[in-house]
Amino acid sequence: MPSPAQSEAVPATPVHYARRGRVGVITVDNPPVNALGHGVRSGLAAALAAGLDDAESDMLLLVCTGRTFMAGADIREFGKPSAPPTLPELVARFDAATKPVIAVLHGSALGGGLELALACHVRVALTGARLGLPEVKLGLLPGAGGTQRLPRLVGAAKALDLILSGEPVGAEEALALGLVDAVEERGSPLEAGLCAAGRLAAEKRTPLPVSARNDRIAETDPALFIERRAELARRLPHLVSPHRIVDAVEAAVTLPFADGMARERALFRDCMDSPQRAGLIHAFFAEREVAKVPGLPAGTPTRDIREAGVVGAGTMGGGIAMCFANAGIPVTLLDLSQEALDRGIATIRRSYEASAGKGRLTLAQVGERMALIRPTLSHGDLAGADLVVEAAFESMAVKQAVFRKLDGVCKPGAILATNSSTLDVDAIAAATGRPQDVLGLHFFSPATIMRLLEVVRGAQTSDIVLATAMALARRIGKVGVAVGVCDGFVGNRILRQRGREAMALVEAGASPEQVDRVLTGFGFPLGHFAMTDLAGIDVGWRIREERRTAGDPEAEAPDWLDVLAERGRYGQKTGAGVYRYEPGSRKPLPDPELAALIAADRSRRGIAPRLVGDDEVRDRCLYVMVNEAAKILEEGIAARPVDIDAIWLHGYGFPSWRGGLLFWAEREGLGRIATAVQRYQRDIGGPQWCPSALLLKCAAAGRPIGC
Ligand code: 3H9
Repeated sequence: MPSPAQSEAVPATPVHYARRGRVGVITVDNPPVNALGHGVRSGLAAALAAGLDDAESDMLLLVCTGRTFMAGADIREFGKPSAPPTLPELVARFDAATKPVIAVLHGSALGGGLELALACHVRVALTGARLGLPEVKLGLLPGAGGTQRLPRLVGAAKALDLILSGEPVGAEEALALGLVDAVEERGSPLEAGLCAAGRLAAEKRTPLPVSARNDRIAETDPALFIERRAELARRLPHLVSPHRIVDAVEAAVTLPFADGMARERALFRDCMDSPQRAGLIHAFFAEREVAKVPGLPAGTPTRDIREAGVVGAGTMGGGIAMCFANAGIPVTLLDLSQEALDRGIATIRRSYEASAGKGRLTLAQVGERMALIRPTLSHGDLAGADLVVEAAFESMAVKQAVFRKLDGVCKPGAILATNSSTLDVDAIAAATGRPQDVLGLHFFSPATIMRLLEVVRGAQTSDIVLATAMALARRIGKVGVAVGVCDGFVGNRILRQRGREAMALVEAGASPEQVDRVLTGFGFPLGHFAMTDLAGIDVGWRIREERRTAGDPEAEAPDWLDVLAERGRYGQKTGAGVYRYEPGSRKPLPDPELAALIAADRSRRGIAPRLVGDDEVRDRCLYVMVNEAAKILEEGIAARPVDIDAIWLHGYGFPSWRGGLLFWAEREGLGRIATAVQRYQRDIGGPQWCPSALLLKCAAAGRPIGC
């Protein structure tokens, strides 16, 4: 076998060409994810040319080193001029190769990486590989032939499913679909590729390039595209790229390959130019950026979390226990009465069984996860836990009592976390003799679904404990964002001000339905009042009551929302809240009883309702959030704008295509927002409109917020 030294030299790039027997091997080595940046593209072009010119090789192998195949185009290059060869040009060269090319996929073969593999003659996947075209999640469509080649392999309907969802499929499913030709269970990508090369040599045939295969698309029913467009208009009216994806896949079945490629190119440019692309890519990097906590040195040691505990088997506690079990971490779930514990366990079981009913879990997995959750009435059973999350009643006295008890029973070094959504973590930590091991882990409801985890760092929380919590967040599939201590932390503090403003708008004459319609029109999945109904009106009511009792000068005066709570109208769970709900339905319906209640509240306050425009609703609801976010930055409760963006994206349904609250605010114009905030302070007043000094300063200087 020739040594690499015998092979042709190619320029020093992250791509290498070497020969193994009569197989030319092109290796991409560009950590961490072998993204197809300019260096990789030009290296691949040179290596392909070298391989095609190499008289000693009969076929070529495309493999990657490290943990993954190419995970796509280099997203960091988007928005800049693309240096040649562009990805479509490179893909076209592979498609036109005069020798068979075999791609070996391991790890994540995504986006442009998979598109390059689709232009190869043969695809082999290693067990465990994940294959997908996730461009839709970045506001794009596969722009290097993915919309034209994938239908030719798997049919137009399945191609639409894959490209519109952006979700990857595993190697076995890829084989069943015809997306890959073989799955190798053992060996490195190179070994698997050499086996495949041996098989191809023995067959003595050159497979047809995918671009020339039309059998899977020949019989496509045109109704497919009509149906998908109707469904998208209903489900994703705001988004640009899914609609362009349908156009592109339709072009694959109605136009010759070259014309389809030209159509894909034009549609890709549309998406690239859309502000949604910039917003979604900001959201992608925000999710990764928040993991790097300023001031927390990279490489800070972490503690092992082998066993967890949860105090409180209610909705939140049960959900948190499920998060641990889902990640394979054994968890002890404690409550004070057998009845509460039984109810909590039954709810967890029902939830897992419902997932099994929808095919998301097997019954064996349900059994495994239930076996990881150990119910108990005894605090002593928490002695072995490396981390305990308290999810008890939202009251300082209750929380301090729980922490005192935990401090007594938990082993030294165990981390004690509170799931409080508003209370002072430092005051809770003070109830223990280990404040350095105490922090907040604020999960969002439903805990198994919402990805946000506010990691609340107390005054004495140690670096190791913070680093452990951030690592744990990732392990259980959450987006952990480090925040400081204040009432409501970051997310709920901003929500509270939006809530004040939503109430003020209704007081002035808007209806809750109008406020919600404007917010869903902006892109939130739920309006403010529908979300209040979902979360439970009683939750906010208790918090407001506690603030009033404590004599908080900023406590909200009692209002019609409190009256609803007093009448037992807690929202969806009681069938009535701000809206009413038909039995078994989550659809909010306007309620005449509420309109009467609001009218009575206005007249009691001597307010004559006026017509409130949709623009005013939008500006007041959103600008008040930006103003509060700026105060949060000013106070150092959040370290960076990107932290606030991630919190509202992953915990409150801020539309991801708008990038996040502060990313959006920059585009709306800080100057415009600052001027409006000052006007509202004058005309409306209230603590929510006291302008943030940082906002005014950045607006005046024309600088991005936080810089
Ligand atoms: C595309 O291909 C367009 C084409 O159709 C057409 C063009 C004409 N580029 O997520 P991780 C970084 S669009 C640049 O923590 P994991 C990431 O920021 C692209 N950088 O690892 C992070 O950096 P840092 C379609 C990228 O193991 C580091 O890599 N492809 C890219 O949890 C590790 O990432 C996608 O959308 C990239 N493409 O997950 C795939 N990808 O360490 C996007 C990652 O500085 N990527 N980085 O924070 C992913 O889904 C995940 O990163 C992956 C690994 C599953 C691959």
